[in-house]
Amino acid sequence: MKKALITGVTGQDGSYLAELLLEKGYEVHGIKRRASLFNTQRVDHIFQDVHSEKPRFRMHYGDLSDTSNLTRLIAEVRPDEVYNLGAQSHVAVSFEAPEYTADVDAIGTLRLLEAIRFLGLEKQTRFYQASTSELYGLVQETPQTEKTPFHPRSPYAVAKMYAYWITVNYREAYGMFACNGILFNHESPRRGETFVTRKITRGLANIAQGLEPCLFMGNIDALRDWGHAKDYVRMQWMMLQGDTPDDYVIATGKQYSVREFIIWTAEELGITLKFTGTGVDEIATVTAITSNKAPALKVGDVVMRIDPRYFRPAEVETLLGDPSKAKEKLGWEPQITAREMCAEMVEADLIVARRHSLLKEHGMEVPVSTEAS
Ligand code: NDP
Ligand code: GDR
Repeated sequence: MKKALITGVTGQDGSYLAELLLEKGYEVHGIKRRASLFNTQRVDHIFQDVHSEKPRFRMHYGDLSDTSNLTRLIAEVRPDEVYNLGAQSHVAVSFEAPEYTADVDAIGTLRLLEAIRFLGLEKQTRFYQASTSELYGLVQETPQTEKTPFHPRSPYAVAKMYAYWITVNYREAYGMFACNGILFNHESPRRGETFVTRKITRGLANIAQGLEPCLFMGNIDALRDWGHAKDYVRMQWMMLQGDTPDDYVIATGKQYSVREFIIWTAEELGITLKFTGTGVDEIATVTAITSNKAPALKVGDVVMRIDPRYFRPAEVETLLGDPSKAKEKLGWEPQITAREMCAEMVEADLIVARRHSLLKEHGMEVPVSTEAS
């Protein structure tokens, strides 16, 4: 039975990857951080009681900032594959916590690679690094391929650039089977609530049910190549099954604006929107309602405004990936379109919003946080 160790197992990708590896018969070990409240909601459904006989899914406390902890865990588990998905993964937050982001996202990757080498597992343990399209930042060519030069635009992207190159370096220096997946944005109903797609689907579902007054957004002209996390974790696994280690762009090859994603979400809720004004004065107003999914709204309501608080000190305006290499060499192709993914996310967020709306109707407190980034 193959053994995998996943950092970031409690995150969006970690949870889907754990499911996939368990389906494939792996023994899966995940690293979770100690938190004052439960933070394992995304993997609770696959958690097996540690007291049951030989559980195939195990979680260990750990942190990418803790060298001795990581080294001990790798020594104990002796994994065939390590997936380094753990990170302070929010670009805007990285401007507020640049040093922490560098420690976890850059040096954390080095700590893992060094632990594997120090334990003499460098010819045995395969390594996947969660690299990112944010490396392209101020883009030098479109679409972006594995050969497009990098120009990172945030402390997050700069930290991930170190992680990218240290992964390449351990491959070249020590012959490790180490791969970078240069993943473009990927989303799902499990996406963190402060990333733009989930902020929109959750926010508009709440507004439709009368739980929030309005969505406050940053740069809605930003263009992204959005895929579904389920498709992308499949490729993370495929990269480590190849004959030779390599780096791959994982993307859909299609690009949309944040504004288009807002329009799609509204359409899924049976709402037609009209955008008026420019810059920080742009607003989105309801012009028609064609379903019963938005009982709290009426024509003329303003559901989106711009708040400069969500602008970033340096923005990545446009990203569009070319996944040809992944298709040609590994036979990978995305199966879920961005629009289908949006529909799935809206449906999931609407179920929760309706539940909260019912609670509110019966005079109960509704746990809706509108804090976002
Ligand atoms: P999430 O933010 O959903 O998950 C991040 C995970 O990292 C969580 O499990 C989090 O734990 C964990 N983590 C955070 N800090 C630490 C730390 N100090 N030590 C150990 N673990 C830590 O991210 P995604 O699942 O979306 O992304 C997975 C990886 O892929 C990340 O590295 C991200 O940067 C990268 N990436 C993501 C893309 C995307 O579009 N989703 C695109 C390209 C790259 P906790 O639950 O406790 O917060
Ligand atoms: P990104 O994702 O920065 O690309 O990083 P995010 O969803 O946060 O932003 C995408 C684009 O939308 C614009 N935007 C807003 N973003 C947020 N979060 N909140 C807003 O209110 C808002 N308004 C507009 C942003 O400015 C940006 O242009 C994600 C993360 O998953 C990284 O870990 C990963 O490496 C990259 O994707 C690829």
